[in-house]
Amino acid sequence: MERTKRLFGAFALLLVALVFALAACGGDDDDDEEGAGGEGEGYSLYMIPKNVGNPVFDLANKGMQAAAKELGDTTQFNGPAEADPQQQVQVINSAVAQGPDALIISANDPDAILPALQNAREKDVEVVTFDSDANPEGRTVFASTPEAQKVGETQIEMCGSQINYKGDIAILSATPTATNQNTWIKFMKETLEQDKYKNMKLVTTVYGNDDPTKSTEEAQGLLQAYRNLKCIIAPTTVGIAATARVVSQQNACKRVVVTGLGLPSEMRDFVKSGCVKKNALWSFEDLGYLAAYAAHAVVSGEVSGEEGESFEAGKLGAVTVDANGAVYLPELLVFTPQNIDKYKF
Ligand code: RAM
Repeated sequence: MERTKRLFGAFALLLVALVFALAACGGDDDDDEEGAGGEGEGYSLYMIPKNVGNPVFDLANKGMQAAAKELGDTTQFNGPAEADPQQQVQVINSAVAQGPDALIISANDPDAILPALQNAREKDVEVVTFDSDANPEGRTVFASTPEAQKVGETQIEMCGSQINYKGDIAILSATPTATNQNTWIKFMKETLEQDKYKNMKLVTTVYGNDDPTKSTEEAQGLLQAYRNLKCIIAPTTVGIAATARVVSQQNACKRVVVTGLGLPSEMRDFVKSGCVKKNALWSFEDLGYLAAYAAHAVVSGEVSGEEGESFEAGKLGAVTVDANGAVYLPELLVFTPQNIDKYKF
């Protein structure tokens, strides 16, 4: 009897051990599926756009969410009402107070937000920028739009090729402190110095602040102030949509070329009516996706922003950090009446 009892006890112990071992295996599987640290809970990613209400950032949010789903991470999205550096600092500070693992931010001013980003990093919140970079001291990796030089050159060429490379041109930008627009404008100015473009004259640069009303007023102002204007380049989706509307309302499409960076969904009607013949952009969904993968790699410690480091960015494949701590979206898309229907974003 005693022997039977002992045997039964040993068997029961074995059974309990087996159940625990199986449960532990199950746990590992979950971790693998989610692919994230933090005991399978994933990382918390917090995206801060330049401002809310701009559809390109909603697309970036969608891309971040898709990446987060693959990685087992969680996401939040919140930004200032206006593309304003001080408002953005407030959003950064309240995001940091919630203690996310990483911020993913498009900067309204590279320097004005630097102290807030440094404070975030001191509190163990990693910082990755996307779209519009901050001062590199404030972030680990920058998930960039296609190479800035190419974005600048392409816009000058889209304008020049429609005006026989001759005449007055103007730029209608976003905010005066936007890192991305200012970098593209720098490359546009350098491109204009090439012999091919020597008969094109940049008469002014104005700022619509990525606000539809202000952009509309600035576009109207340009048409009024510069009677010989041949082309307006708007390196902002908000600016180009407002400019195209103003130029077509004033029946000036034949006289003034509108080009720059535009969302197909907002530009389709102007492109199809022939008012805007060429404009360019990239997938903002892919940009948000890339930025989320970059943030995940930084939080996990896989990437520290050093040149030559690589990480897998899901469907985008392996990407490598360059000397500026940046990774790039490769594809700059140029939309024309012939191809615009292919693009659904
Ligand atoms: C606007 C914003 C954004 C820029 C695009 C092209 O939506 O300024 O930062 O990347 O235009």
